Amino acid sequence: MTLRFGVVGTGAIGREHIDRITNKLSGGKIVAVTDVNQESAKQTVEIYQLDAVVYPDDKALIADENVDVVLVTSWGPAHEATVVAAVEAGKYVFCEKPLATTAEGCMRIVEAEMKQGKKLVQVGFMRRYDSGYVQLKQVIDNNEIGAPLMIRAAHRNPIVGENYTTDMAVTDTLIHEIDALHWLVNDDYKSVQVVFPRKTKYSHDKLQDPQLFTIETNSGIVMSVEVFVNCKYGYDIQCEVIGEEGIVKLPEFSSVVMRKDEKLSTGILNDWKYRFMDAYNVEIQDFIDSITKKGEPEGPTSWDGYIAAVTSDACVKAQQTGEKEAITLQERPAFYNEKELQTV
Ligand code: NAD
Ligand code: NAI
Ligand code: ISE
Repeated sequence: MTLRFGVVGTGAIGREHIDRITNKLSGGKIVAVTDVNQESAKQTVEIYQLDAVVYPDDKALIADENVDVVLVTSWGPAHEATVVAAVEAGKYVFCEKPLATTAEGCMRIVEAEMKQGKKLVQVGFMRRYDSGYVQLKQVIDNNEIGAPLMIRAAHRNPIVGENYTTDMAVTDTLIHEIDALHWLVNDDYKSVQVVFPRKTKYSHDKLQDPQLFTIETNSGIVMSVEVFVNCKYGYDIQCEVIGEEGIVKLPEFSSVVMRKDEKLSTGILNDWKYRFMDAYNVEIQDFIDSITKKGEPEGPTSWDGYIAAVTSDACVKAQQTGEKEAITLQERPAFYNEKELQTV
């Protein structure tokens, strides 16, 4: 069986996912695309030589009976409307983060999905499929470092554009740690506080950069997470978990070690595309395989999207108030309790 994908949003990551589904993975095929920039949608069909219909908008694409799965890779603010419409039409959805830009928006998706009576949606939190994070989780779950006490993490991008603002350090960037860190330690968040250190000269008026988030969980684990999106030197993701019996750290991205000119050096990547390439491949292959073999996706759910949105709202509030802000989730519906997320 081949799953037929319709893609909404043919920008950077939309094209990356189209390329992997068409040329690298098995069991999926792109049959339809759309983008508010219709030229971009048409170009994408040409570049990847797709046998796909170009639709004027997401509604027309969702209505195509040849589309089994809607792949949502448009801008974050457009996600909710597309996901709700696709779920109401009974289609499977793979939605890039954020699921929706507000907790209320995520809840509307959760309600639409529960009404359909089966899981249809997976959110693009690919770190759960990254082999480094999977190894960290195994160590923690096997109790090899005892109870986790603290986490030190950093999310660094080399540079961002003028349209990237202070709140996006949370909604666009920290959102990956928000999803991955509570999943790593099997805990829920309780509060967050933000500190703005001295601002880098490489930032602009509307962006405070870097930022330091202190997030506490219900069991008292304290996580210190740096977001620094004009760090200049590369794309760098760090995570160290300090436990009662030992410490475990995310491996560095593998790169050759060079001895030259009296220096010992290894490369650092400069783009998320390369750092998480394997994770994206595993993530989408798992999405295809779960639906094909078990009838529903088994990755991060709409409820995970909701948890991330509630936490993200509290982080943005903490940016504005400078105070410790509470993170309060609604009770998890039994619908989302059935199975543990399967990873690699
Ligand atoms: P992008 O700006 O390159 O592409 C977005 C595309 O969506 C554009 O072509 C735009 O014209 C189109 N679009 C916007 N609104 C639309 C709508 N209503 N209908 C149809 N098309 C629409 O952005 P990007 O970097 O590809 O990011 C897209 C999404 O992917 C974002 O949600 C982003 O957070 C996410 N993303 C995730 C990762 C990750 O690591 N998981 C990495 C990059 C981007
Ligand atoms: P992008 O700006 O390159 O592409 C977005 C595309 O969506 C554009 O072509 C735009 O025209 C189109 N678009 C926007 N609204 C639309 C709508 N309503 N209908 C149809 N098309 C629409 O952005 P990028 O970097 O590809 O990001 C897209 C999404 O992917 C974002 O949600 C982003 O957060 C997420 N993302 C996730 C990453 C990850 O690591 N998981 C990495 C990069 C992006
Ligand atoms: C981008 O949208 C991503 O999701 C990347 O993983 C992240 O590193 C980057 O900061 C975001 O802009």
